[in-house]
Amino acid sequence: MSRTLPNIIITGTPGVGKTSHCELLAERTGLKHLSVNDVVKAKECHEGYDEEYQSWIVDEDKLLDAIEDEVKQGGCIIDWHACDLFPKSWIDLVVVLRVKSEVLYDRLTERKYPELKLQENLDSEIMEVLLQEARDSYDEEIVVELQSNDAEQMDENVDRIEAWLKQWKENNS
Ligand code: DAT
Repeated sequence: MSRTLPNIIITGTPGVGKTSHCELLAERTGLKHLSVNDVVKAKECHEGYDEEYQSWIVDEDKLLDAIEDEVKQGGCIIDWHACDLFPKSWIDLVVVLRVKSEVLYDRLTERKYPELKLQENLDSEIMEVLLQEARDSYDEEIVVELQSNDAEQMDENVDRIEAWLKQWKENNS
């Protein structure tokens, strides 16, 4: 089965700018912003709430079942801080957003993250955990690393993804 529109994952450590990028990209392209966080909450794809981390414990099988029909139709921008759970066949582009530690520290402090969660996310960004996960899970030619330290970079990133989309449409028409 071939899609008439591609599916894009925007991933990265919490606070890196996934939601901001997805919203801007959805606005400019008409693709659908699929916030996994919202799906997990709305469709209860979780096994409860972890108080210490202040986050849902995601049931990945349930989540995949919940989004499968929609994603298979194409045209989704998937917004999630993990990417290894989605079947390779669903995905056309994986964007890994990156940010400098000091910028991430400020963003997560602003969000009032508990100390443990703050530290783990800073470590995860420094250790390039999401970038590695993306490279391990998808073909290298579909994985792109982009910087998200300021608004100008976000704008450039969205321009680049829009240009990629245009090319994808030409190649797949
Ligand atoms: P995520 O969805 O990855 O958790 P977000 O989009 O909610 O991140 O962004 C977290 C905060 O940082 C939010 O206040 C917007 C800001 N932000 C993110 N990326 C940015 C960028 N490239 N330039 C300026 N602000 C940014």
